[in-house]
Amino acid sequence: MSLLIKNGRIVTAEQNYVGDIFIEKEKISLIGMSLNMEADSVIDAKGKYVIPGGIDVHTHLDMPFGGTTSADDFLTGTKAAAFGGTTSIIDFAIQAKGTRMRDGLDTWMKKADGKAVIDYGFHMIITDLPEAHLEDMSDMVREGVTSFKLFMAYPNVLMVDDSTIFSALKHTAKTGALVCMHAENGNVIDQIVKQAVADGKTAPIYHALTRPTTAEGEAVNRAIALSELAGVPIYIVHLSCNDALEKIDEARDKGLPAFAETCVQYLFLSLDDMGKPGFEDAKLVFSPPLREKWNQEKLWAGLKKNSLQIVSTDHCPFRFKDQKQLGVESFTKIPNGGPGIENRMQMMFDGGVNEKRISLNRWVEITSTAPAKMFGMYPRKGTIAPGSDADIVIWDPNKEHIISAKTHHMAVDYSMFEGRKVKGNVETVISRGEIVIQNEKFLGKAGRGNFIKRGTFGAAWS
Ligand code: DUC
Ligand code: ZN
Ligand code: ZN
Repeated sequence: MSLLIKNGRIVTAEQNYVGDIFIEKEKISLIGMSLNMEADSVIDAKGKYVIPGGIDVHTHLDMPFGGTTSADDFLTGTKAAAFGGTTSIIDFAIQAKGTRMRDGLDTWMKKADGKAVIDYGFHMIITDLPEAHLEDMSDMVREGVTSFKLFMAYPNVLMVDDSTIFSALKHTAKTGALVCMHAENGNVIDQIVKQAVADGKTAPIYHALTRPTTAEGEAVNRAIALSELAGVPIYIVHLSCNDALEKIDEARDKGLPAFAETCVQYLFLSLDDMGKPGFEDAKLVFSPPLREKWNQEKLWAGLKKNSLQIVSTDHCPFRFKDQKQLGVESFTKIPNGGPGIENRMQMMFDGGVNEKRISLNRWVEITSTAPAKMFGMYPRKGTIAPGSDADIVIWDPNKEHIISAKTHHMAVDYSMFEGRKVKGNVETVISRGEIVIQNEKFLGKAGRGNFIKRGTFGAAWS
């Protein structure tokens, strides 16, 4: 099958020009002016942006967590991603305590197999790392799982101690893998939570109020120090506040390879969106939590000057009606997470490009190119170039859309951005040369997505 996209404005992280793209056998084979190749299908993209498909490097599909399982599986989650202009994700496989990483990878491979409609990779969450199993990390890298997430939060569930973190970091020096850190001081937060519960403060808002920004800043600082001691890079996931951002800036000013992502929710929502009556606030319970609103402009500034390199979603959806309700008696039982995989590109375009907070090129960079580079997929993905996978989104900058749970495709009964009007939306989505979304219809097939065997971190860029 061949496909010719004509007259579109091709936008990459560096360029912006009108041209034609010829696609054959899942790849971009030629880019030029007025191409007149014979093609099985032709799309006229005049007046539209033609961008590399979005890459969301932080999703939790079909994940057992907080006494339940995240509501989107690899079919509904990747379909929703495609509707939003995302053509690759990196999800998190979990190595359960006392088991081997390969067991975790096999489990997550089975979850995705036959379901994913776009390409997917995995990070491996490490929950314990006995000396005898250290080589599991090399095994994962050989499989194309070239990044590992460790938790400094969630004691007795996912949290690991500094010694484990240091061992994992040192091991990445051998393989070129990247450690991704959930940086919040879990032990301190645990004490604050216990005190709040003892004082009868059990409403959802106390989830946010018991996880102070200082606890995130401290953990980011410690993660950077441990990576400096190990002599390797570090990537902080879902950075939410200025206290944490300052630690990244400090490290980068010293020349350390410290990287970080923030998530859509921290850029657009704040504590001001909480404090609703009843149990409503449970919809916005995730970790790290929402912060005071003034942090948002700091995060936007961080994105602009590349202190933050990537925007992901931490998509971890739980239905309000029967999953978030697990915490109706106490915020400590609310499954942590929110839905966002479908809205990332729209929110970042409307709130970023239209609001003149970031340029068009930077929008592509933080949602696609930098994720591909950071996580060993570039230039196969994350750009529009001859030889790259034909993961392409035709984006209509003038198309208006109202975000709502009534129309979204995520398997969850609420939206974090309910009622928000955005300008700029997907017109056509192409995944490895195949049109998967057109005219708001899904044209792909369950199971067509491929596992992405990733290379290692490209330390040459920063
Ligand atoms: N934070 C969440 O809110 N959910 C899933 C895991 C995480 O780190
Ligand atoms: Zn996390
Ligand atoms: Zn997460």
